[in-house]
This record gives sequence, C-alpha cells and structure tokens, in this order.
Amino acid sequence: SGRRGLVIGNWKMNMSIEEAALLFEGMKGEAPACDVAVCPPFPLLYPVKVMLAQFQDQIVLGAQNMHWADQGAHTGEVSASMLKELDCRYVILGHSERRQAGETDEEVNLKVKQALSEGLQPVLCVGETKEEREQGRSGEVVISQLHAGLDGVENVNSVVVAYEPVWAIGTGLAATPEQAQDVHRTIRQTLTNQFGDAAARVPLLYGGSVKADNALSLAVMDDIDGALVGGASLIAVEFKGVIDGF
Ligand code: G2H
Repeated sequence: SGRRGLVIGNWKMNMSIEEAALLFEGMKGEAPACDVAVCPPFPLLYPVKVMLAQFQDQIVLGAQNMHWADQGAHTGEVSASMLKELDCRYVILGHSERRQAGETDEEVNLKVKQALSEGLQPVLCVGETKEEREQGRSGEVVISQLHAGLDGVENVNSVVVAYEPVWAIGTGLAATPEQAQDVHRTIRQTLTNQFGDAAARVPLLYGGSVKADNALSLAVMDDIDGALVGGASLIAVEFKGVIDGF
C-alpha cells in the first residue's frame, strides 16, 4: 500500500512505573520496521517519556483521552497542550470503552478538532456492537461515527482511524482478517468521499484482540495498516510479535 505500518499499545488502566520499566527492558533489541507508540494512563506519561529516551523515537508516546477545552475549570481532565508538553504524538479519542461510559459523537468531534489544532494526531476509534453486526449494520454505524467524528475537519493528514468492533475487544475473539478488511475498505471509501486523495495516506488500524499470532494475517490485508493493541501491549514478547507482523 505504500503506507508505513503503525502499532499503538493502549495500556488502558493498567501498569505501574516498575511494570513499565520491565516491559521496556523486554522490548530492547532491533529497531522496529514500523512506527510504534504506547499510550499509558496519565500518571505514567512522564515516567514513560523518560524511559522512552533509550529508544530514540523508535517508540513514541500517546495518551488515551483528553478534554477539548484549552484550559480552565475542568476538574480531573487534561488538555491537549499538557500532552504536547510531554511529547505525546498521538491521542486515542472515542474508544468504545469511553463511548460506553457516556462519551458522545459530538464530544469526540470537539476533541478531534482540538487535538489537530494543538498538533496532536487523533486516533479516532469507531466500531459496531455485536447487536449492530448481527443486524447487518456494521458499515452504517462506522460511517456515521466517522462523519460525526470528522465533522468540520478540513485536513485529514494527521488523522489516524482505528476500527475496533466492540464484540472483539478484550474477548479473545478477533475479527477475521476478511471481516476487518471489509470494514476498513468502507472506512477508506468514506474518507475518500470527504477528503479525496489524501485518504489514501491515512493509517487505518485494526483493534480488538490483536496478538502476536494473528498480527501477520491482519497486516497482509490491503487496508489494514496497523493495530491498536490492548492486552497484548502489556507483555513484551506479545507486543514485539505484533510489531514484527507490521
Ligand atoms: C481494543 C484493544 C485496544 P484488546 O480495545 O484498544 O484491546 O487488544 O485487549 O482487545
């Protein structure tokens, strides 16, 4: 495809400082052939930033969420500029676990626009539930989340999209490469309709029970450019295995 692979670890609400250090100890070695990032919980961003110095930009930092406002009275929230100051390159936005906790398409859209205007790369997550898949509505749901999430975005150059079918998250039951490619093609087409040729350069990640042993079968598909990895990103040999697949 000409697109460079991108593997992002989403640590969710896991890991201590010591566990993070051990993980990176196990990740030392040959330079990865694709782009790699890790998204720790907020309290670990600074210590992990320090640990990543040893990898010389071969592993970069991302965050799991942020607020859309510049600053102010938003107790418990963090801003895009705070993440930038810690050298975050990416920020995951609209993860299904946050949508299930009440985050709306409108909020995700405000966050995507704020991330872009502050120079962060949003990793916009979309995906259907088990019920929606069974109703044959996967494409429709993903298209609607993309339209809403990217409303008012003019330049797609820094955007990353992650397709995470809710039924495949943390269940051990990954989408088949064909099921994932099918939705990724729909995503690429939707982006092309909105952004034209630039859509061909947008990294489309698959997420949902990606592990060392299914990464390669996903990576060979035309529109699967990388992975958003949860559980397997906490284990050095698994995460390395996924990176090697891309
Ligand atoms: C999906 C994924 C990472 P896991 O949420 O975002 O998690 O790989 O554990 O299914």
